Amino acid sequence: PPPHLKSRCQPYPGSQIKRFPVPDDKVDWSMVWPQYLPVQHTDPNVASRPTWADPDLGSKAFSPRFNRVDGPVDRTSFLGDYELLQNRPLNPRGRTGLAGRGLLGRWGPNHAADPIVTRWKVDATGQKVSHPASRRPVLQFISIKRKDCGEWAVPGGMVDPGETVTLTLQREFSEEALNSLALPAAERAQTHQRITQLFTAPGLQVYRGYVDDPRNTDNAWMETVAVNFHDETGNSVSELPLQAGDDAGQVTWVDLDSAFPLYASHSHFLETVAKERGAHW
Ligand code: RP5
Ligand code: MG
Ligand code: MG
Repeated sequence: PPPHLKSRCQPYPGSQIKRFPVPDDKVDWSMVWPQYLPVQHTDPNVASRPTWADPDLGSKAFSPRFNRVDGPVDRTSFLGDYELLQNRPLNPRGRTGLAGRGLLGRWGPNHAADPIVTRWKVDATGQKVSHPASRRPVLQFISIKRKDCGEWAVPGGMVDPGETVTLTLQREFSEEALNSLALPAAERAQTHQRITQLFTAPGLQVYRGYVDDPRNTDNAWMETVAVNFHDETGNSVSELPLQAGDDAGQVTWVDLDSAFPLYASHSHFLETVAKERGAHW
């Protein structure tokens, strides 16, 4: 894979902090680089010990089992065993210019799930719309605009301790694209029913692995499972009452197209969806 790019972005998100600049040829840990002096940074919010974050390494009563399923927390990586340097997990994709956890809660892998809900784009008469350049039918997916950075993204989120990925996919979609957390109980139950139907279909796993996320550090990084739930007729997904919630500021259907910029490595997931379904990209 190409060296991670967004994981070296300047400044570090949510701060004015400049990462130690890492050129492409120095990303790999195997390149000896004695001058490398990454900036140490753990966001104050993470350091304040919210329930979703690990304690600091070296804290009493915190002895994480790296490369293992550690109680309810999965500390294994999809990339295989990661190394530890002075007790700290090392980002398997290389240097990022920043040490510590930054905005991420877990030391090592931070597991997420990304639900990609799609339908075909149709015109007023219900005919599939083909792209003039590729002549392929256009797919659309439900996209959210992230509040943290303003970028469009898949409505994904972190796997809670002990939670199955299947449940995370459904829960994050409901929270971010349907604002389930703010719905009155009756509506929430109705939405839940609709959504369960959509998410009980097996779905097509389009990615599983490292995410080139701007929050990544030398010692903490994002990994995800991205799954496509496609509605061939579009009838049931088109009726979903889209409403942005939680860490989403907006929600809307977006055409799959390589030119549309997306958060982290989300474009890569959508490219696979488009290719697998013979759609325009
Ligand atoms: C990305 O961050 C993942 O692909 C997923 O979409 C997202 C999870 O983080 P939050 O949305 O919870 O911030 O790396
Ligand atoms: Mg979320
Ligand atoms: Mg999210």
